[in-house]
Amino acid sequence: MWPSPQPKFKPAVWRFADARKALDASHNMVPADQTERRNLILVNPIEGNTYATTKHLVAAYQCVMPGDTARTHRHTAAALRLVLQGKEGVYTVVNGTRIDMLPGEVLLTPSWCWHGHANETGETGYWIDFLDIPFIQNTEAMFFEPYPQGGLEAITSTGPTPMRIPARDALGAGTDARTVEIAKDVMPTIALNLIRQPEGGSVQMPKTTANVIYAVVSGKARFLAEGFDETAGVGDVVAMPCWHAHTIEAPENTVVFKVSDDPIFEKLGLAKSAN
Ligand code: GTQ
Ligand code: FE2
Repeated sequence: MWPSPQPKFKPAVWRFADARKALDASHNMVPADQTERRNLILVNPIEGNTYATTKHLVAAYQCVMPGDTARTHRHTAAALRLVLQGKEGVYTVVNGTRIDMLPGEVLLTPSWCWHGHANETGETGYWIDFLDIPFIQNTEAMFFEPYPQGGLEAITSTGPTPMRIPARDALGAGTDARTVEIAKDVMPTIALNLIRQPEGGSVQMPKTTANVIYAVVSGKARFLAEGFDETAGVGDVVAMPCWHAHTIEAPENTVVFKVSDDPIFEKLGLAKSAN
C-alpha cells in the first residue's frame, strides 16, 4: 500500500496528422477483408505496455476507406467514437440503425451492441475510437462475437437515435465557457464531457482518481501538467492519468472532448480528488 495513487501511466500526446499518414499507408499493406478494423492504437509509452492508452481505456484512430466495410461484431467492451472526417455515406450500423458519420459527432456503441462500419463515398472517413477494453480485460469478463451471417449487419432503421450526439447540439450556440456531460449513465464504465472555452479561457482540473483521455473537437488546446506542456489541434489526443492536476488553456475558441473512467470509481466508492 501507499499513501496516494502512484499511476504507472504517463501524460502523452498523439497527433492526428501522424496517424492519418500511417492509416493511409496501411491501404496498400493490408486489405480490409483481412482486418477486423483498420485502426491505429494509441499505446501509452511506458515500459511493458502494449495496448492501453490510460489504465482502463484505449483510444485508437480508425479509418474506413472508399468502398471498405468493417464487418459487424459485438463485444462486452463499451465503445464510442468521435468523428474527425466524414460525410453522408460514411456510416456505422449499431444494432441495425445506420448512423452517418459527420465531423464533431460522438457515436455510442454500448456493451454487446452489434456494430460495423462502411464507406460508400470517394473519401476516407477518420475517427477516434475509445473503449474500456483494458478494464474489461482486467475483469476477465471479455466476450466477443462476430456477426453470424458475416459482413455488415442489415440496416433496419436510419434513426434518429440516442446513439448519435453532435457536439454542437449538446453545447448549444455561442463560444462561452461551458461543460456538458453527454450520454450520462449510458455506459457504466465511461463518462463523457464536452468542454468549451473561449479564446483566452482556461480550466483547472484537480487531481482525481479518474484516468482521462482528451481529444480536441475544434480550435486548439494547451494541456499543462507537471513535466508536460503540449498544444493539441483538432483530432489530437492527450492521455492524462489519475492523480495529475492539470490545466487546459484555450489559445482560441475551443471544444475539447473528455473521456473518463470516473464511473468505475464512483460506483465502487473510490472516487477521490485533491488540489
Ligand atoms: O470499431 O469495432 O479501436 O472493436 C477497437 C476494437 C475499434 C470497432 C477499436 C473495436 C473497434
Ligand atoms: Fe468493435
